[in-house]
Amino acid sequence: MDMKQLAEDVIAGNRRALARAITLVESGRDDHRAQAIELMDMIGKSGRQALRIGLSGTPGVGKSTFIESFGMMLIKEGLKVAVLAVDPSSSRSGGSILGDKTRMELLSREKNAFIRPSPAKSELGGVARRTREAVGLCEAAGYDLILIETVGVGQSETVVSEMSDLFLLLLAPAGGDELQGVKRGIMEMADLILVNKADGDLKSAAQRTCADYAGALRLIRKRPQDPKDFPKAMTVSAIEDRGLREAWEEMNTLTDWRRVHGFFDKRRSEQAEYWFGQDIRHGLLSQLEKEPLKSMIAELAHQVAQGEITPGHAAADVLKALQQG
Ligand SMILES: Nc1nc2c(ncn2[C@@H]2O[C@H](COP(=O)(O)OP(=O)(O)O)[C@@H](O)[C@H]2O)c(=O)[nH]1
Ligand SMILES: [Mg+2]
Repeated sequence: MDMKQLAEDVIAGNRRALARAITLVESGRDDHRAQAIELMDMIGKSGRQALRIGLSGTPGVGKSTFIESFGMMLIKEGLKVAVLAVDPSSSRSGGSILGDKTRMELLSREKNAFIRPSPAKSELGGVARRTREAVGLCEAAGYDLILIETVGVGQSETVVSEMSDLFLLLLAPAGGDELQGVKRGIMEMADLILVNKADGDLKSAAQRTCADYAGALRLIRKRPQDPKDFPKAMTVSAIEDRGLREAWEEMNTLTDWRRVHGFFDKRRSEQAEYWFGQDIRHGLLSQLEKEPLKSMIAELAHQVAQGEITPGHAAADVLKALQQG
């Protein structure tokens, strides 16, 4: 494959080239990885910048419905929208979170929308790296907005927030004291909390939930990257298309403020450093799963279990072999 040609086609906005490029960065093969690195070098020169929005929420809160309505609204404004996902569970559950394209029926038919399910069969670190590169590819391909969806499982919110400019937390109306259900760490990541399903019978519950979260947000330590009144909680109805425009306005207000005050670029620099560190760790760990270290480790593990060698000594031997390459 000619990487220069592929990069040019991606930057020209060719969807099939974009899909092929994403497949390449998702590949676990060593020769593909070398090509992907070459491709990403060229892609970075497009100079384009999209707004990257992370979206998290537990299954059933309405993420897919929200993406459909919100995405369609943006498309009608003339924007190009890409939707990606980080779903480390997709290999286990068999279906990706974006498998339900039926909930994004309109969006998936739009020529200015690009929807890509989560890469399958990998641990979170691997999925994350590939999605981060897919974000870069979509950006170079001229998408104005990239939505990165994730379900609330363990570390995946952190990973998505490390590749996003804005992080949205989608919640459902709660009865009573469900507030504790959202981990503090995740609340602290959110730039905007959207309480969905503020319609019909659920409307007043949604408003109460929203007020509760607004109160909780005020108790969270002030972050330097926020202007006054942020982070915010708002109600929306993805089904009835309510509050989406207001939410979009808030996102723009926040983004503009961060750009003017240097926080937007600062965050992207920090994220680049973060992924540099992650890729080194990931690369080192994957060495341990390859020969000759893999067999060496299996053999030493056996000896450790038998009490023939101490764990510390065995580990030192492995690290020495790693260094000697
Ligand atoms: N009443 C109401 N129901 C909604 C809304 N958004 C989503 N739903 C419903 O919630 C369920 C889960 O929605 P879905 O988008 O698949 O959630 P996801 O699992 O987070 O992607 C579906 O039955 C939707 O029709 C909304 O704004 N109002
Ligand atoms: Mg969904």
